[in-house]
Amino acid sequence: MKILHTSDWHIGQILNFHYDRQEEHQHFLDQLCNIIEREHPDALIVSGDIYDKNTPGNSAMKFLSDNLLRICDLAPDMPLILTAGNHDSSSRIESMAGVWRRVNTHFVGAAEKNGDDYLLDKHIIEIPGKGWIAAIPYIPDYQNDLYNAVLSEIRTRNTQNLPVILMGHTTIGNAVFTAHESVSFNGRDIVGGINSMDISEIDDDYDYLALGHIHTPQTLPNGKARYCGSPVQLNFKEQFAHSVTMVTVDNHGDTPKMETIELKPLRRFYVIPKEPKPLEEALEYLEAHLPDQQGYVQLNILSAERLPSDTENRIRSILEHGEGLLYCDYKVSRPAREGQSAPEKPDFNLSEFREKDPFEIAERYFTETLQTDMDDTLKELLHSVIQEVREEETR
Ligand SMILES: [Mn+2]
Repeated sequence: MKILHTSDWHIGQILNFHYDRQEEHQHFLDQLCNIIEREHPDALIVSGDIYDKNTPGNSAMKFLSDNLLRICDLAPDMPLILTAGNHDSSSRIESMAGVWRRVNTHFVGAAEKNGDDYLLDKHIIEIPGKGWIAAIPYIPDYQNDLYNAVLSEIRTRNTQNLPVILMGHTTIGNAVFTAHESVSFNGRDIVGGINSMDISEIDDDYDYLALGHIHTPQTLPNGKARYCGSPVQLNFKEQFAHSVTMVTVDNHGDTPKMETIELKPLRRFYVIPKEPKPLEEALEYLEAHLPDQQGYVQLNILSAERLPSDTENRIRSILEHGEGLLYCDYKVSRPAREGQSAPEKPDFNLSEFREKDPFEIAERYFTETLQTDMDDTLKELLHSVIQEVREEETR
């Protein structure tokens, strides 16, 4: 069985509240159609985050429908399986399931229970004579019960011993989170609001776990679970090649063969200069090093001060000398103060934190992030706001 594994399409993304990514998504989907025509996979799967928002606009919804129909026309016998991610509205994705089923397209938005038991049928897609796909969407809370219930049901139905592909949209602990903010709490990593689960919490009898949520493509140490990564670069942190993954499993129990198929971006993301420089130097550097391929530009500035209000306009006018260069934003790093090292780990635990004075927390946050002390005006202002809130609460 040959599966084209994709995830995290984020259709409808508006970058920086301004740039609609639709053309770039079209560029990706054109390439996806070419891959399908060339490779004839037995199924196309999208492991969550179909849309960027849980309230996608009408044009994003039309865009998705048009492109899925095009894929259906291209490969009418190939099932499409799309699950909801944490960015999607689970009920919206569920609402699409009925009609799309008519064209071999399975939308699975949520898990449902009858009493204590999950309804398993909606998650199990059989590709006759080829294999099984377990379509698990993102669900809040720990998901291992659902994964294992579905796997166990497939075990009883899989009398021909065909390959089993499991889909998931979650954080697996110890994965590489480079394109994400992650925090660790009570020994579990939390990424994008999803608590991590350990891969060992899922029964081992799947042949390939097709993961979404983490945008950095990577195969996990067990050799049969993979984040294929986002197909379109979504922000400046995702500085890696974007791709989809073609997976082949011949028999149940075989090691999956994975092939990464790289995608060409329509626009690139440029952080200029690579290391932050003082404003005037950064502007000069940009002028001298304008990229020759179209893309989004972020100026990387080193400054202890607030930047002058014409900074954005100055960057924009330099970008006009290039071709297809779009101003995105600038990032300000503050020079490290002498004798100051990186912020230390908190010297208090959660319950001590709850007892702390809000002013103390705010002051500490300010000093650590801006690497400078709060001035007296700001201190007074903060004290008076805290005072006001307290009076409001006791009223
Ligand atoms: Mn995502």
